[in-house]
Amino acid sequence: MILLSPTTQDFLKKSDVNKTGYLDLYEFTDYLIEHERHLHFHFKELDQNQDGKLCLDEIQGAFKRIGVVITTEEAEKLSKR
Ligand SMILES: [Ca+2]
Repeated sequence: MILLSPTTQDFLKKSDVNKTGYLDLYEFTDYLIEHERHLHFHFKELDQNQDGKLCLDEIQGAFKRIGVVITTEEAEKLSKR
């Protein structure tokens, strides 16, 4: 028996729509599409000037809104990942 992390168990529980205990290709594909939709939504939220890129101010602003102050150098490092 393979021990799964709580995150993996949660992922399987939510994605296994027909409750077979495993994911078929369609369930996995649906998960990926939904995940990409969420990423796209959050990216658009962060990209405040809607130019399709995250500038340093947008990265720093995103952190500031959740109460984390990062330096310009830290924002530069994140933008290069
Ligand atoms: Ca931008």
